Amino acid sequence: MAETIFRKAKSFYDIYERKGGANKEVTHYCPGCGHGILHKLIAEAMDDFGLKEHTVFISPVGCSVFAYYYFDCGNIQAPHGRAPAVATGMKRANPKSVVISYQGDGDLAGIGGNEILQAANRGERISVFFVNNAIYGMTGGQMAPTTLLGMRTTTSPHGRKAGNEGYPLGMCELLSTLKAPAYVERVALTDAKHIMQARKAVRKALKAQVDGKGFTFVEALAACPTNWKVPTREANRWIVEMLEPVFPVKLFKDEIESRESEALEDRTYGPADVVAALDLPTEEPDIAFVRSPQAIKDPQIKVAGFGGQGVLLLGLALAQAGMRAGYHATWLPSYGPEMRGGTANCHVRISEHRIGTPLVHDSDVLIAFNGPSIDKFAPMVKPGGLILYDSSLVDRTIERSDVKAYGLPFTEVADKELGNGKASNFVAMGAFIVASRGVFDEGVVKSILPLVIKRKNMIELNERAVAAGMRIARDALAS
Ligand SMILES: Cc1ncc(C[n+]2csc(CCOP(=O)(O)OP(=O)(O)O)c2C)c(N)n1
Ligand code: SF4
Ligand SMILES: [Mg+2]
Repeated sequence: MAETIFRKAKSFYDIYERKGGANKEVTHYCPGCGHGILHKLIAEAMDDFGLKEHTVFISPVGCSVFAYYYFDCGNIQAPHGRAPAVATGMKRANPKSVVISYQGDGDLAGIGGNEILQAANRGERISVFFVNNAIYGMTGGQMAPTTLLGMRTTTSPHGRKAGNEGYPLGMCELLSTLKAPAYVERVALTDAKHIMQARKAVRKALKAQVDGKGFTFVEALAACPTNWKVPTREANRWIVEMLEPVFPVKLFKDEIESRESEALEDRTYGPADVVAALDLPTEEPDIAFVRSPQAIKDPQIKVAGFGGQGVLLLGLALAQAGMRAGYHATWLPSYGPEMRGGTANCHVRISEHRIGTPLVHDSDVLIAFNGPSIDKFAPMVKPGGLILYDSSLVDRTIERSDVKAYGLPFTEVADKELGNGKASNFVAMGAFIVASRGVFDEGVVKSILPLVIKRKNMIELNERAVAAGMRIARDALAS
């Protein structure tokens, strides 16, 4: 009996190990889905041009979110239409790499509409493959910017109406009006003839990138029989009869030949380059720090107060000191509109063990600089935990008897003793050293101050603040 042998591109993994479910040799796409066809065309082009080893494939949100299950190359997943921004960073950092931004219509034209517009307008030297199936496939068929007029989706149950939801958005039409893009083409993943055209377009886009010719964009009209609720065998006809009249298959712009080839520099980076780029000290000071057996174990810390009180900086300093003392450490700032005047907080974890998440929910330690922070976070301190709060500003009493709470005048000490109220955060740092029974010591904190204090003339002030904080904490703990 004759045997049919399908060749799988080498740029695909042989077995899709990362994919869930039993069958690791097939993709998760529905029968008849356009994503699989476009994946194949891209993988084959990567094989034929020898690109696998230096391609970075950026997948979106949408059904193709899991493209990294399949492509055996560098993979990054950048949700919510941000793939062109991530691609920009990747390509600029390593111009010689081939960077692919692969996106659906919800992701590219809807959620991240501005990202693609700006990347195209900058002429980033990336290749964007845009799968237009006129619907949000992954989430069960909501209306996309490319949904056709009259088309029923879960969010346009009576059919899209121009007066209500606007007109189907032509991304090729839009992007080809820009000066920067070198190549913009729309293809259709329907019959053999059109798939061969799509194959050509994919190759052209990738080749142009390899040759340093600028931004390339290929839109592929693709079937989503599942959410169109069209039988698979009719889906291609649906593309031809319904999609193509609105989204004509054609070459919108091709300036590849006339563009100058830009030399693509080959760059690689090691840890030393990162240190140099961040302007960090190359050698760590020799710290004679010995961990205290009495110290709070693996503290999860929340620092909270008004924006502008140095709350986030204190959190960063705690994490840096933790690292310098040889622990694992994380710092998660909570930015918001509150940065100036409202409340700000950050999560810090310091641990002898690797840290699974930087989030702190119930904390071992709360360092609070205002009343609202006490109201919000004191109830979340674990029984047996520690609360240090600025008694100069907090007019609350801590009602809990199952935690140790110390009200210390951080701001008053900074203001009156050091002549600068802004140093209250490092007064609190001193108090933490003492009240945590030596998670790290003063020497460790001194050594990280140059890393976290930008103005060098403020370092000495903050050293004195740490010493003052230690003093007032010792007095409070002794009484
Ligand atoms: C901010 C945000 N909004 C919505 C979602 C839900 N979501 C997941 S995929 C997706 C869009 C998928 O549509 P499309 O980009 O067209 O991809 P397809 O599945 O059709 O290939 C959305 C809205 C989300 N994850 N995050
Ligand atoms: S839901 Fe649609 S886009 Fe998603 S895998 Fe199925 S056919 Fe493809
Ligand atoms: Mg879609």
